[in-house]
Amino acid sequence: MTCPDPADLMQPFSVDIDLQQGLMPNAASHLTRHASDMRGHYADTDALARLIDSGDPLHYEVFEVPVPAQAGQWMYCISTLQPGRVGDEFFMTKGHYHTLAETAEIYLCLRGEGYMLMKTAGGQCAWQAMTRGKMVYVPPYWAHRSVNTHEGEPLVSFCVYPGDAGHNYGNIEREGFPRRVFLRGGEIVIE
Ligand code: PAN
Ligand code: ZN
Repeated sequence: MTCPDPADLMQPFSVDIDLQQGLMPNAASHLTRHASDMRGHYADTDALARLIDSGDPLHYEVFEVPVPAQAGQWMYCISTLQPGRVGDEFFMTKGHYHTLAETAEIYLCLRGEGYMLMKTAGGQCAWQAMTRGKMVYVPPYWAHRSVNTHEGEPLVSFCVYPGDAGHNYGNIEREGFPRRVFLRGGEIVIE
């Protein structure tokens, strides 16, 4: 192994994570998605329009300290998804494949309750429950979207994935997911 010139080496660093609140106080990047960013993703478009008109509430946030988008690096973030519903459908993230579809991801749930919905371009669909302490492994080639099914708490996850993975949202905007998560008659149903 040859070590690069010291001047070319990235230096070790650390960040603080508020595990309970689901935020990184000193994050270099803080992405927010509101109801109006979610057009086209929910089954009930009228309910989404009403939600946008009634104040366009926050859906989710992603806090990260970006690392170089290169193979060999680990990109990581805190993803915090608010509770709520659009009509009967629970709040969820947009969902994506990775641009390098062969890259996996780990989600460690820190707080809340929900599901990770996953699908492949070949038509497979799967989901895993998310609760505090559950680690969900999203294998290569699986698109992934998280869903918050708790009535009052955010769904907070620590996510880590290869630095060069990238995000491909366009395919999900066209394909959608074959399953959705609803509250029906007081029960959580995936249909
Ligand atoms: C996560 C997601 C985060 C937000 O960090 O990016 O939960 O979801 P969307 O990206 O689908 O809006 C991840 O899976 N990164 O690869
Ligand atoms: Zn991902």
